[in-house]
Amino acid sequence: MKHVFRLVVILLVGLLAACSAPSAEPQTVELVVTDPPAPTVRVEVPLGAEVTLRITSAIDDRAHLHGYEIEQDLEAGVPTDIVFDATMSGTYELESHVTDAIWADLVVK
Ligand SMILES: [Cu+2]
Repeated sequence: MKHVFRLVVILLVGLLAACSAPSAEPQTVELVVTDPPAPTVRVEVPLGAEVTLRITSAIDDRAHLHGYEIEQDLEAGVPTDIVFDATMSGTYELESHVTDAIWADLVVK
């Protein structure tokens, strides 16, 4: 009987640990790029989250998320999503490859 009780306790501890484990919620970051571009903004997202960068640019443009090495064409006025898993911590520039403006510093931590 004692053995059965111990087993139950161990299972409960396991469940509690699973519940309290950090799990990052998906994040959506909306960015409106003006012409000329505004100063660089700082955006923080939690490590491990699925991130959607929704970018609307005033001009036809091309976005480059450094580090993650994602490039995406943007059509003027059309919200465009860049979706990725934020699996690397650090600070990454989101840059225009048309105007060379740094739209955002994406901080993953
Ligand atoms: Cu670049």
